[in-house]
Amino acid sequence: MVKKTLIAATAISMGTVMLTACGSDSNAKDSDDTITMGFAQVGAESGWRTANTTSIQDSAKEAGIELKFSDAQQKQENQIKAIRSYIQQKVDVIAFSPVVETGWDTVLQEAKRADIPVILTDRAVDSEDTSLYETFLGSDFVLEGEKAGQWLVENAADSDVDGDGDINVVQLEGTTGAAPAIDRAEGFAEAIGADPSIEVTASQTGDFTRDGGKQVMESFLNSEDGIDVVFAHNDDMGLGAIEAIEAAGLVPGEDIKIITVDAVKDGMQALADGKINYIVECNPLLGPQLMDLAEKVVAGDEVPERVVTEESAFTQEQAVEVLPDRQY
Ligand code: GYE
Repeated sequence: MVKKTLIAATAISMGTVMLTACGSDSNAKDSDDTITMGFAQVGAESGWRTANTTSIQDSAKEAGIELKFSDAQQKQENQIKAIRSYIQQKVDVIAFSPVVETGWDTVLQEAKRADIPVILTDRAVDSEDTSLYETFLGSDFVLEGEKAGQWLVENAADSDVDGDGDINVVQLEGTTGAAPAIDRAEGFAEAIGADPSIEVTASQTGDFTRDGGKQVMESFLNSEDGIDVVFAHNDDMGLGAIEAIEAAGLVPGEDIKIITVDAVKDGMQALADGKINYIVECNPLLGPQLMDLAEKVVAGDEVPERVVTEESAFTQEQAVEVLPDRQY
């Protein structure tokens, strides 16, 4: 019967992949109909990720799905190890959020040979063989980048902080090779193409972390003249940039405008406080839809190839309004 074994799991131990599971059946579905899911998470790099992990663990519990969870600490080799271990344990379904886009074909072929369906969630893979996974649930990252760029085009006059006629943007990129980093940069570049006075003058990865954002911003402040705008691929890097800007004696949100993506609580608070100027939302609460897809895939039901999450974007005034009810 479903709901016999409830599980959650934990993550993280220094430098290793930890797999946790309870229940003694290696293939629980055969013996008691409980679905077992192996989930290979990216890491714990950001507020978004923490909210995403909680959503997946809570939703698995609620759906009576036994969850084996691993944290790859942003390393592809750890995710591959975790997926191989799930194949060995004969889970009913594997779900994962690929840290980077490329290099998955071999391990996904192994899952296919073992007849274990794979669901991609949050981030996509770049593979020509779409038969290697059942569906991809997550945001449209190109659209997120476009929304960020469109806001800048619409607010160009206010964003030329030093009034020299050029809007110099520095970009804090997400993890190199990750779908959201590639796609947000692409969408942003496309949107700002509408205004020739806007230019990305420097762009470097901050690995989606607060520390990374802070360090890269410190170096930009030393090397770049006349920075008007920061476009950070997530809130955490934007929050790190705020620390660097304040340490340099400048006022974030005024002397340098800041645009980020995610809309997690800390980001929204900074937006409401006037330190960030605009946030494009990226919804981390993918757990319920993921469990629903997993149940369908395991039952052999058809699922759509792509499930896109609905998202919006927030100005400073809107952040003040929605903050009290923000879930993450
Ligand atoms: O924007 C960032 C996280 O893949 C959408 O990963 C996710 C991104 C998110 O580290 O904060």
